Amino acid sequence: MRRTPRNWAIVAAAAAPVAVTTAAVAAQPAAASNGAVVDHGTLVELNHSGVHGVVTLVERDGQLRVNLNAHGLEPGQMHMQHIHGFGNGTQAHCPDMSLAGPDGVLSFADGLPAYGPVLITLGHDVTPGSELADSRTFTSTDAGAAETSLGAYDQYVIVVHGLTNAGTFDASLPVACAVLSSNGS
Ligand SMILES: [Cu+2]
Repeated sequence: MRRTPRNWAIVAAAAAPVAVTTAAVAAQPAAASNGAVVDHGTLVELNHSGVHGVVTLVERDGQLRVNLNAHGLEPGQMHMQHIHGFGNGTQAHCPDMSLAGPDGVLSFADGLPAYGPVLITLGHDVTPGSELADSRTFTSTDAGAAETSLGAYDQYVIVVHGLTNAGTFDASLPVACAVLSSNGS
């Protein structure tokens, strides 16, 4: 893509650790060039974290732009954000806290039956404060497939991680999850 939208400078600045690969854009269906598909979701807390926020996904021409805003995060800690799902037609869900089991703490593994594995890493950010505001663009999955291979994004969820439990910070603990719904084009 030759176009450089002016507000992408902030993306470049923030996205240093994210490998942006040049996917094969040649296989675009012509119809995709007309409109973007927009999905959005509300980040709802997990593990009683108090974290909430919103996400917006815009997919167009083999590029996925993800805007993520979260509040209530533990300051000065690592907060990973991912698109989770199954990629096989199984609908991903945000986990119910009943999956946490007897210890009452929903671990990364506890949530897997609901949200599935990581498909795209959106960021690994240490937030100076309690807020996170990302706007990043992806052309491929973590596995190196074109992002278009994931199909409709409303079958996936977005999970934010990182919480102190029993006095120890655990970067993997889920703190918020968003179900995605499509606005169409
Ligand atoms: Cu995740």
